[in-house]
Amino acid sequence: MKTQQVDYSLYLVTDSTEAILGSRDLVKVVEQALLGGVTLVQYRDKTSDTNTLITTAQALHKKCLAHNTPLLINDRVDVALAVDCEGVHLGQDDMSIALARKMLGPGKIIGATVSSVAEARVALERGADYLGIGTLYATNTKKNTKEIIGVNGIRKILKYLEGSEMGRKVKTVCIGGINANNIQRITHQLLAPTPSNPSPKTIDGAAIVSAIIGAQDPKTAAINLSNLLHTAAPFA
Ligand code: TZP
Ligand code: MG
Repeated sequence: MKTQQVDYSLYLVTDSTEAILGSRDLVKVVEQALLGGVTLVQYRDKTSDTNTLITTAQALHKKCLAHNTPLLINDRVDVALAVDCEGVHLGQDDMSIALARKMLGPGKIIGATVSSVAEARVALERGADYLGIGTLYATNTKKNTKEIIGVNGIRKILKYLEGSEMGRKVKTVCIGGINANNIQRITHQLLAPTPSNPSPKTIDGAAIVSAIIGAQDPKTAAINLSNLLHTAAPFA
C-alpha cells in the first residue's frame, strides 16, 4: 500500500475496553467504521497480551487492506513488524522515533503524540510523519491524559510548524473529545484562512475513539462525522 498519500481526515483510533467497545467484536466494529468512510485506523489496545495483539492486528489489517486504508499500531513496533502493517503511533514514553524508523524502514508511517511546541519540535527533528496533537477537549477515553490544550494550544503548535519547511510538510491530526457536536469547530477554527494569514498551517484530520467505536452504529457515526468534516470547510 502506498503510504505517501495517506488521508488523515477521519482517523479512527480503536479501544477495546468494556466502557467503549462493550461486548462487541472489535474487528466487526472497525469494519463498519471502514464502510462508513474512516480514512486511517490505529489499533490501540493497552491491555491485551502480545499474541492477542498480533492476532487482532492481523484481522484488522485484512479489513483495512480490503478498504485500501492504512493500519497503524499504537505503542508496539514489534506488532507492526509482525503483521507488516503501514506503521505505528508512538507516545512520549514509547520507543524513540529514530529506533522505530531503523526497525521499520523508510516506507512506514510513524506518528507521534505531542502536547506542546517543545514536544512537536523534538518529534519533527526525529522524523515523525505526522503529529497527533492533543488533548483537544476533555475525554474519558484516555485516563492519564495530559492537560487539555484546547484549540488555542493546537494553534500554538501549528504556528510553530508554520515556521519551518519540515513543519509545513509534517501532517497533523488533533485528538481528544471530538464528536459530532463539536467536529465542525475544528473545521472552522483550525482550517479557516484569515485575512492576515491566507494559507495557514492547518490540521489534516480528526482522530476519534469513542464517537465511533462507542457508537451504537459505527458505520452511521463515521458517515455522519465525515459529512460534518467535509461540509464545513473541506480538508485540502
Ligand atoms: N490521546 C489523547 S486523547 C485520547 C488519546 C488516545 C483519547 C481520545 O478519545 P475520544 O474518545 O475520541 O475522546
Ligand atoms: Mg503510547
